[in-house]
Amino acid sequence: MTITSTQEQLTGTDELRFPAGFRWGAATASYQIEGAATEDGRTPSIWDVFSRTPGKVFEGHSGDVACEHYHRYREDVALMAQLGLGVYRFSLAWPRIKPDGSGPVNQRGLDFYDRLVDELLGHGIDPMITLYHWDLPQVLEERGGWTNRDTAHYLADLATAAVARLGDRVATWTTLNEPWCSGFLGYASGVHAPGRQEPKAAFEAVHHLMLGHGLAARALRAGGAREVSLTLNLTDVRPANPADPHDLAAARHIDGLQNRLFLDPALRGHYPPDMLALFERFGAAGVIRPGDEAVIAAPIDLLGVNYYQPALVRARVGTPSSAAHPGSEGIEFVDQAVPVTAMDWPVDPTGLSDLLLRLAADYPETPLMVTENGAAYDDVVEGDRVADADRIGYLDGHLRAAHAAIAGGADLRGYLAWSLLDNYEWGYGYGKRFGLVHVDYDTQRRLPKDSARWYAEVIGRNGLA
Ligand code: IFM
Repeated sequence: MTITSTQEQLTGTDELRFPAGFRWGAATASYQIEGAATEDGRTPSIWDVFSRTPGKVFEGHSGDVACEHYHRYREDVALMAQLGLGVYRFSLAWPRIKPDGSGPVNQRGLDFYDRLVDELLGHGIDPMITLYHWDLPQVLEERGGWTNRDTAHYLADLATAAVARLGDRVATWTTLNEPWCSGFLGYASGVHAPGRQEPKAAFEAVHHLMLGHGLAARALRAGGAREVSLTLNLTDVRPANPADPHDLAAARHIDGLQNRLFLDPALRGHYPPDMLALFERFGAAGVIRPGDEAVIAAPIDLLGVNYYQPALVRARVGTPSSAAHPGSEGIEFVDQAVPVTAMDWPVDPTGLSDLLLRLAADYPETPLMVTENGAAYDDVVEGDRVADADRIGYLDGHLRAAHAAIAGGADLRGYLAWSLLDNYEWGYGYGKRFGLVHVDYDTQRRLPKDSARWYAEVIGRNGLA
């Protein structure tokens, strides 16, 4: 492997090779691509209900049809094979498998994933299953959703059922995708389902999600899962002025809410004291029962890192709390002087290298995988081509950052692009396109973008030209 300076790596001036055995792939999630919302016994999820609630999502878009992946999965797996993917990360729709949330297993729901797994394996692609990527059965929300401790146990029951049916062929399992989003976007800012705006409920939800992670990790292990993981959306949080102690404290606080609140219980066995103080402040401390933290710290084999952008913050007296970061009064999120994607998210690959190196330093025992990274741009279809040079630039820069982190000592085992296909981008509906493959939602035609061809070359040479 050629090791060059970080500067060279991030500016794309040198050929880079990743370590032998590096795992390349792409990711999706059930509600975002499957469609078939009422087929084979599936019941509504919180996203079916939220997307139908006036004013909650872009133009009332829903996942009813999405990319019709439920029926087109063979075509989609063939596309994955063309790209040379070694890993395909997807999630299970809980309301397909347990239509009443907690009761009997609907074998027809599991049949779909059984077929998908066989199709993947038939093409030499390793399936990587996430149990929960946000589509909680609505019946469970009606019993309190993630504010109800029982939901954590029901997630473990889902794990048991899924690993019993698929564990003979699926080695790698992930309990949760981005509990920060489920907890804080779902229950504090309310921009995600179920759309509640109650900080106390958000902290309760966060704890029960993490408890669910620990219980599900145990259940997966008991069912024979070979590799168990947790995926977090982590952010490199930077102080606007690193010499200002107030800005440093502001960055530390947001880092706590965004990163340490999840990393520390999962990997160190305890919530950080500054975050426990927030549970107290919002009246949610009672949800943490003796023994819970030990459950949450169930050993994992891999930490999934979803990275999109860094955050820049400063202390500013009088700034109201960000709705998604309860307790962040006096902290301002500052615009960054870098290009942005169609989501208005700043593009700064150094955030990824810094984050991976920090994880390697703070949690050195845990191997890492980038389980999501990618960008939405306003793609234009011209004939049979989508010339998405901006997305290629984004991916290239972030892969160089990932390589720099490996060269700096991070135990990074793989990289999964978000996303295989354009899909339902939650509150933004179909208005934002993250795919390597363009989807025409009128005809369901799949059209690999230039970035797909570029990524296939990267995978083929295990590195960057
Ligand atoms: O589309 C989402 C995905 O579901 C979770 N991580 C971030 C992606 C882009 O917003």
